[in-house]
Amino acid sequence: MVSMEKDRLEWPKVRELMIPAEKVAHVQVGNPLEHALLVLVKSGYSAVPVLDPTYKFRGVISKTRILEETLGIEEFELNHLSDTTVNEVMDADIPCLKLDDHMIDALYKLIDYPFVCVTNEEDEFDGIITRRTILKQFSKHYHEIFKYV
Ligand code: 4BW
Repeated sequence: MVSMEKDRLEWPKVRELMIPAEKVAHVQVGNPLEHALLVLVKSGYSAVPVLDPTYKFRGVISKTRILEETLGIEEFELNHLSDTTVNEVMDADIPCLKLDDHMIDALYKLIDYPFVCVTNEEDEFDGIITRRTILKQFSKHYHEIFKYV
């Protein structure tokens, strides 16, 4: 919720806006690519977070990365789906957010990514913030601000 006190805007924190971990589709680092592809196709998402067995965030796996991996020089090499694991293919160099970061921190990171993962001090996965959530918030705030002008 935005509040206007004179010229000061208070932005909501990441903890108020994130989709909590229990509602986020994810895969494990050691899963074969065929399992990750199944999760991606069944969930309908183009990319999901990758966690380790202790629930720490490790990266993001996407349909595009899996397709790139299976595309050989002349044909698809579908054996890669069973003999390659998610950690060999995932993008590991991904920025994260903390629960007490502000919405504006999320906005900057979501310029380059459709979603950003939220982790605690031990890198454990708390949830995600999506572009959709941030755009909805800005739309709401825009209309609230212009009520006063
Ligand atoms: O299943 C869906 N339900 C709804 N309500 N919207 C969906 C669904 N699948 C896609 N969408 C829409 C959203 O607006 O298409 C956008 C792009 O989806 P994506 O990227 O390419 O699969 C969605 O935009 P978004 O909500 O801002 O989400 C951005 C990205 O965050 C998604 C997906 O990679 C990830 N994501 C979102 N919710 C997730 C999730 N990953 C795992 N679990 C979730 N619950």
